[in-house]
Amino acid sequence: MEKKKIKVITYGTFDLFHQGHYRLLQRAKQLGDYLIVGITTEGYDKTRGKLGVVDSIMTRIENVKKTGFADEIIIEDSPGQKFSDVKKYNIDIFTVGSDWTGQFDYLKDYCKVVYLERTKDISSTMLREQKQHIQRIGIIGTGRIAGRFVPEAKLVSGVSTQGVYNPHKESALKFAEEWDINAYTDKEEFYRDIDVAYIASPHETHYEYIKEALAHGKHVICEKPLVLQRKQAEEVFAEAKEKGLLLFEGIKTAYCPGFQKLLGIACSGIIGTIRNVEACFTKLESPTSRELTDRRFGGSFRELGSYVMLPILKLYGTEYKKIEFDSIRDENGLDLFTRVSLRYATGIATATCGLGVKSEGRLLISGTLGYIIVEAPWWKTSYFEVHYEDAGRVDKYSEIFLGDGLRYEISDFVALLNHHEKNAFKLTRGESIALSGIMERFAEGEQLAKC
Ligand code: C2G
Repeated sequence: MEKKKIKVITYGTFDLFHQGHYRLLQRAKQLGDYLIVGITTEGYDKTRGKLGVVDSIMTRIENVKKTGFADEIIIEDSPGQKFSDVKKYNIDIFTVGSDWTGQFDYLKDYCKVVYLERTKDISSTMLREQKQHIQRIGIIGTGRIAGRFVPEAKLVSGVSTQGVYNPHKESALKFAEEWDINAYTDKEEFYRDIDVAYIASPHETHYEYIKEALAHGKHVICEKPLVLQRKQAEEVFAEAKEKGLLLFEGIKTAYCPGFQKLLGIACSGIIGTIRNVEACFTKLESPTSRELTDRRFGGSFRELGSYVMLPILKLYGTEYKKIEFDSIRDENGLDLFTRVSLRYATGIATATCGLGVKSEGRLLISGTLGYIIVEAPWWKTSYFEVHYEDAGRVDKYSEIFLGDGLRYEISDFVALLNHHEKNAFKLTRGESIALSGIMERFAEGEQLAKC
């Protein structure tokens, strides 16, 4: 009697086809006798939040076909499809890369589920052959935000998280193990293997890491606040420009579609001339947290100030006439709650933020014809309303905000890197420089307060 054919199925976008994809398909085929490859449609990728897909589905099908591993190619077009395909095609083994470990265990009742080791090193030789489409990102730092970055970057086409650097070997190894990427404690090795540095280390270390990465010829995405002094910001942006490198401040709100839509509506004239902006963001932190114990670089404004200042700088610009800070401080002298009052030629603004005081986290933009109200979490903008003198008239807007939102800044960064988009920076160097200057003014006020 003829031995039953072992049927294997796997799925993917296979965008900008690279060594990781090739090796996955090669090993998937070796698992059985017959391999079906499901290739995602653009529509499905959009719904699952995979951004920046460059190649058309026909190109992606062609690239998979060329490997010769696929016995059959199907289209993946909906979230529940894997489940029905396993039964429809009488599948014995479902397989996918180990970056999905655990995500498809629900199929175990219907077939064997195999997670194949993700290809960590996508070699530059392979990429050179492909004209370097895939940007290899190296993370500096192993904290909370770094942990959020990895799953978000996975959903952006054109990037591969190469590894993580931390001077403390055990921290680097632990993080790398958790996220299935390479660990680096040798900086030269780290910089050799990457194209982009993502800096997610403590605030006060950003400046040195940015300079170092630029010196190694690497593009940089740096978590907010970029740096804490205006002249440092001017220096690093000048250096990046001179080297033809991209330097990006990672304030995720600036890049998310909902916030972009909000700015468009606010500036469209529908609420008239903007005369007042109020932005508030509070997040209670434990008194033992880094943010509330680091006497030199902790406190609410350094942690949340970039968010609450963003809409003000975006709507009024960077040329404020006056700026004043007032803070409620704890026994460490750290600000538990800070209010920033700004006066512009055409309007006023108030930004409040707090790690030790809870308030209504909303964004209010008041104009001569109406106002826009965005409830918390406005910094992950997904819904807002426009109100007018006529209380019966309310315009409602909504926009998708997926996951932790870092994918939007990463996708923008890659698009600018690969020159796909000619659109302007959603957060300009002028705004980042102004933010660094505001951080410096805040610290000066802090020094005075301590005297
Ligand atoms: N892959 C890999 N090594 C890489 C990159 C990707 O082994 N360096 C694997 C992925 O784990 C996946 C396949 O190659 O099994 C295709 O990767 P993508 O095109 O990025 O597809 P993905 O977004 O992971 O979607 O329904 C689709 C599936 O969920 C996979």
